[in-house]
Amino acid sequence: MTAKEQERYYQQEIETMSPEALFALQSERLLASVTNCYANIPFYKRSMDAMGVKPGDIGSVEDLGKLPFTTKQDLRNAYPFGLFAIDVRDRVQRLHASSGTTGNATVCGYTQQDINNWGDCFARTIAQVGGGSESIIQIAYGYGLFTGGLGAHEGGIRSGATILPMGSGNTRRQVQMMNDFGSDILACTPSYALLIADTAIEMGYDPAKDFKLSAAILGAEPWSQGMREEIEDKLGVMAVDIYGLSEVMGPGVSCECRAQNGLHVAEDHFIIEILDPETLKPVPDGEFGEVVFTTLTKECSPLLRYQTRDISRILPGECSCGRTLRRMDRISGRTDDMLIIRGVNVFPSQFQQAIADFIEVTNHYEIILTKKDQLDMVELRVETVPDFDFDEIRRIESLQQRIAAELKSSLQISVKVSIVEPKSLVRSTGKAKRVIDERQL
Ligand code: DLL
Repeated sequence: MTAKEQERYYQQEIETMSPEALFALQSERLLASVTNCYANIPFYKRSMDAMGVKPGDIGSVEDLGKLPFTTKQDLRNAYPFGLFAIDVRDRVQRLHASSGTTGNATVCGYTQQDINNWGDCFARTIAQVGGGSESIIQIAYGYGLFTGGLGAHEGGIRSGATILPMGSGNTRRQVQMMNDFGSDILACTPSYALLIADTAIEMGYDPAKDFKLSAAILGAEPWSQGMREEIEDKLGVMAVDIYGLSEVMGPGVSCECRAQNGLHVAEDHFIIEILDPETLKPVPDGEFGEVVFTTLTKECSPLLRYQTRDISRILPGECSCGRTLRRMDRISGRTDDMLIIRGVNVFPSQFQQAIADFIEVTNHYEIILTKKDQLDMVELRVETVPDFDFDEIRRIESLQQRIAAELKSSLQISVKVSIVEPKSLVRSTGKAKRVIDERQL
């Protein structure tokens, strides 16, 4: 049997569609979605009128550039239901909201059809890791307004899997049930997967040997190849990356397959554009830029050219899995979580990459930014591996110096490195908070 034949699909006819058929499908759906926006959302009627464009001007995907952009601020300004195409008391089945650290939350509504499509997107991911109706999926994403828990839940329903709806937290109980119930697939954030793994080890298990778990579907925050290897090793699973955002749908906008080389975008539901963040013009495949999505099938909360602020690129070429849906690279940062340290633009993920090769330390780290005499000061606190010898001061100092030198050469900034004991940094059951920026205080 070839690799392609072994591959499990949830909707094979879509996932392996020819580029021509996909273009036709996207074009037809784009026109319908733009018509919905124009007819039912005054914000879009206004912005399209201001640009002199009518739904009838959208003949195909190639006309995408004629359409207006949408930003998170537009969603905030429309709080709570101003960008809904359907009255909230009509066919809207559910509301989700993404909290911002500043300003109003962004609220999105879902009809039953929207929820079914979402479940289908997530169910593809379950199939991609070899799961299906015979699997038990343990969902340890938070349930609630956050889309992680219920998005994975819908995927579980559509794929016919047995759902273990744990939610996040209660880690020892997670481990217990994972063991007792024989969960096959774990869905949670990568940082929480590591905490679950470490807790299991602490409880005396060897998860890689003792548990039935074979795959982990992890996302909602940036993570590195090093972190993937650690999770795969400790849990004995294949760990795939899943991407999404509440405004666009939730988890499942794109997801890795078994090739673990880029995330296939659900292009039958979303058009992806990679744009230069300055000029907002498309960049060629393979080049990094801001990810922008247009929804094609959403009934309640359709979006035209939504600027995600996430940075990624389209990976050129075909995937060995046989899927034709294009792949985006893992998220390499955000246009707005970019840190400016002494004038240097830095993404937190660059710290992660810089420490990846040091076998003495783990992926648990924090970046603390402060000011001294008007100058930005950076401290990186990073936990060691469990058997690191803290009694040997010289070893600690040398490690600190070597990591600082690596950071200096790769990031061009001076960083104070503090090596801390295992488990001394706060653990997260959701998205890990890596940056503590005290400069404004
Ligand atoms: O995090 C949806 C989600 C839930 C995705 C579970 C995957 C799994 P929000 O809370 O709206 O939605 O946050 C969206 O999180 O713009 C990215 O910056 C980041 N993000 C999401 N997935 C990934 C990922 C959910 N796989 C924001 N890698 C997005 C890196 C991610 N960043």
